Amino acid sequence: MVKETKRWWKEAVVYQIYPRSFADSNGDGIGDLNGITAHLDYLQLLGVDAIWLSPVYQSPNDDNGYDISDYRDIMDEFGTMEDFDRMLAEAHKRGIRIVMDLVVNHTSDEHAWFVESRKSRENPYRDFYFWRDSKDGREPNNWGSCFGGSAWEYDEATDQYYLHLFSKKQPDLNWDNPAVRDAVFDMMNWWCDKGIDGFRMDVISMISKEPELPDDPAPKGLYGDFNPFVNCGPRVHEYIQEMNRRVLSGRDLLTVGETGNISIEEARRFANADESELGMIFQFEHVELTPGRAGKWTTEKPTLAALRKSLNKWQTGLEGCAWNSLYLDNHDQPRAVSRFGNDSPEFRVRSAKMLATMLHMMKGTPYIYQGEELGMTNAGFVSLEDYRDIESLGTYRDLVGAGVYTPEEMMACLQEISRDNARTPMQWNDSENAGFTTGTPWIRVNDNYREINAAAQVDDPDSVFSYYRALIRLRHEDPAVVYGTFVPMLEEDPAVYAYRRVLEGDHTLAVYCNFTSEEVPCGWDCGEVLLSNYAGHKADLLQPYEAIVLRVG
Ligand code: TEU
Ligand code: CA
Repeated sequence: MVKETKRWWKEAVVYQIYPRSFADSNGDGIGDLNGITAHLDYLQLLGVDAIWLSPVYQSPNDDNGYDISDYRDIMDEFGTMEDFDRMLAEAHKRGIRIVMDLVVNHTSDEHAWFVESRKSRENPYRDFYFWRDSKDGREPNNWGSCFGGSAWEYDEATDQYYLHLFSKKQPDLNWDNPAVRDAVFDMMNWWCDKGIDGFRMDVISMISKEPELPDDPAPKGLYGDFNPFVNCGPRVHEYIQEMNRRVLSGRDLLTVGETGNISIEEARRFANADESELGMIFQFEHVELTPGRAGKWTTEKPTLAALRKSLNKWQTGLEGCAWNSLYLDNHDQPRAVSRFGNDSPEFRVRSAKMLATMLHMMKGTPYIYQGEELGMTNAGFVSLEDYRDIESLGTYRDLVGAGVYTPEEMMACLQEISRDNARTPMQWNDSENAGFTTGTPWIRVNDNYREINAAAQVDDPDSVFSYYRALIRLRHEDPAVVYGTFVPMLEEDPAVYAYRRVLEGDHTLAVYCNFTSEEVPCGWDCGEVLLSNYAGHKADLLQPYEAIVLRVG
């Protein structure tokens, strides 16, 4: 067995903050940096070691900050650089590190680089982006944007199209241009020199495109799929290794790449143990288990069998050669307890704790998305006017417009899958707007905030919050949770997800999770109960959504 190199980020639990929805300190209905600073004690109480901060840079907010117009300035709505410096210092005082969101596959169309680039075909910044002539009077190829429509936007001033894999206000940077790499690495070093502790790297597996930008030869939908020509492209590892040499190496940073649609083999390269690229990656397989006639847009629930097959594959596939991230929730995903658990009043708390146990006892760095520690649920929006997300609204327009779904079917898909499910305001207490703002929130607060909020949980030993605290404490205290080998158990069981964690020559933990609302047979009683979401247990069976962590040797 390969001896794991000990690193702080392998032993850490990371909390993701989506600043727009976390805490509003000045009554404008939008979360901000001073709101984060005001709640650092809450995060210290939870016990997390680091915060992944979704983008806080200057942005016109076409994609809520994932469209950056100035990498070295703070978004007006979030505050000032002084506010950022204060938040960073206050977090460090509490032993909490700050990981920034690095969005360098694309910029905003309002970034100075793009403003210059679009001025003329001879502008020195022209090749910072992908500009192409029309082909047969149409877009240069048949690629579709992630947010609906073509991936190309015509620019009349220079009679060419520019590439945008996301919104038309998010033009893709041309990483083949060494001047782009110089500018990005210079910016990264500037942030590192300010004292930040790492980067989450947005769609980093997409930064190297097939130079020919070829058509998808067999488009299935309204547009062609760009992934085969963009994901893990020809020079992606060359560029990440250059980033490692010029920025990351020699600094003790947490680095996690967002790398959707990749294989175990690719992940081993991005997150390899020799640390020549990144520390770890976010793979998407377990959050994309129900591809339907319109990609991820479905009301179909993932099964335990599919979830276990995927997570076990990633646990055993990276064992000893690369480091995993562990997540069920983030700002792009529906709420875990609604998607994978049971958000009914009877089972929401039990199943939220069960899901947390299943995830946090695995091998890798766990990520808690804001509100997950409270058991917050999907938004349940019934009106299209309640949605704010550019992806949800663009997809509704495209799929209903093309007759793929009726409006009712698409609304049901949005309720199940929309990113806005995770972007409703953090629920702090049972006062108006859940204590998120004294103004009008930029997006509706979930109607269940009076029952589900932090104030009702922080002092309740039986709350989801207190359970997350206990899980984090167990990870901090028991080295088997961090460094123990993952060994699957009961791989065909229809109801129970079980596995062991073996710290060679030391001790072994066993984890049993009932994914159903029924009592099920399970011979779990084989050791000392370290943690459970039930106070009492029954031999040879698991109660509804029961989770048990045992020391078995
Ligand atoms: O997400 C990229 C990405 O793959 C998701 O947009 C995904 O396509 C979908 O939303 C969830 O399956 C990153 C950021 O996390 C996302 O918030 C941004 O919108 C996107 O990149 C563009 O920066
Ligand atoms: Ca505010």
